[in-house]
Amino acid sequence: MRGIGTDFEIRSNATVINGQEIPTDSWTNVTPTVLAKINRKLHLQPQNPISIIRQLIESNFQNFKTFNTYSPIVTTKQNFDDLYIPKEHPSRTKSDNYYFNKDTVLRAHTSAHQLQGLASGENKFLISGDVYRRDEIDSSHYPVFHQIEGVFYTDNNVAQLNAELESIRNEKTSNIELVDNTIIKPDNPYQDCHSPEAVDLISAHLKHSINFMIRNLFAEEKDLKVRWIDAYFPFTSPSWEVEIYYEGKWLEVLGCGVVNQRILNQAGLHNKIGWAFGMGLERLAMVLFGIPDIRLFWSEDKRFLKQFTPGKINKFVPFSKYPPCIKDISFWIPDDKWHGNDFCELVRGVAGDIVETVELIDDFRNPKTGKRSLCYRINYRSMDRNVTNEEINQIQEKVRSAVRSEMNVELR
Ligand code: FA5
Ligand code: MG
Repeated sequence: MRGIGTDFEIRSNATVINGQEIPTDSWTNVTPTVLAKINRKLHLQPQNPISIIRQLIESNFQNFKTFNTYSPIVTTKQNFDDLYIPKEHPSRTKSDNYYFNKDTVLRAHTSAHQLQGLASGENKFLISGDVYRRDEIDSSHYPVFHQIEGVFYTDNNVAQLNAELESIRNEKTSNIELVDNTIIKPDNPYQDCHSPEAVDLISAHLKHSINFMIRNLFAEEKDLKVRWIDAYFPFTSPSWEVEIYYEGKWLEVLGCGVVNQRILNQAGLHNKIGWAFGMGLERLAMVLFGIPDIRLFWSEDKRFLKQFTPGKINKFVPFSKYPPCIKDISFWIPDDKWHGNDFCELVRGVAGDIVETVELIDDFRNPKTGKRSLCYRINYRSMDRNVTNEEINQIQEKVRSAVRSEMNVELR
């Protein structure tokens, strides 16, 4: 099968992708939908808002080396083990990831390349790329999105840390209303190997760097509210998330923290201390460009791409929205092991980008038989043309038979 620019084939014993042959096993769950996206590289298409945002972010980090072309096909060691994500952690499951086989996965975050970046010898760098997660389907979730990772380290001594902080002191962070009530405490702790003084300094450097970038990205926004909250990641401690107040809601834009010292040590950097962050590009781009639906980034419609100019943030002018076509599907599930993500994935696999949302609208248990019935509402809408009811009926029929045969449900 050929996707746009991606050559791939899913055979019974191997997945062949861009000439690379990866053996399959009981973990294999990559789908044609995501494999077809691998060569799109939206973060490198100059006209695409994802790439425009990436470059604007990069311009806020002076002298950071950029790595934007690492392959999204990584080992589970890179994606999980090297980052101390525990063996039984839910983020490793098949229902959250796209596995080629038990050792090979589509990266779920750009953190998978932290060690590669460290091995380059650079002490400040940014890594961007497409990342893959099985997830729900709606206007802000898509199985492929983009992240940018930032990593910085320096000598672990107070004089050096003070000098680093001094060197960025002139960067202004005014014009944002900053809420940060976080204090480092036992449930989001210093690492035992670190002195609190050094961690306080590297944390100040991290927070300043990120607040400065956000301030510049949102330079046009008059009343920008930014909030820092405590978080947890196995690969940083202490850890935080940053949220932006947008249209009445706090929107999470990044996770960050002081790098787990064992990661720096793995790279031979025992006497260094560092920070790292990972930020989603789609959410930021949706806010800054006023893009209402995450699928639009993938559109090859000229009416989309021609609106954007490298280096510039401007509001997207929607072209007419085509009418939706709504179909419900109800079925009895075989037992209580049900993963909504797998269902969404299957729908997306059969129907493609024409699926706008998949929503669980009824969950009911028959009191006599104990059997559980679910009803999902699928909203079909094309981004660039009218769809006919007949066409959608045919797709819905394919969805029904795929759900019956692959998820072992009894259709109602
Ligand atoms: C991570 O992926 C960590 N690797 C981030 C990190 C890096 C922490 C380095 C510490 C040090 P998380 O899963 O929260 O964390 O994702 C980070 C960001 O990616 C989120 O804040 C959000 O902006 C974006 N993101 C996550 N899931 C989605 C999604 N389904 N759709 C769009 N954006 C997403
Ligand atoms: Mg998060």
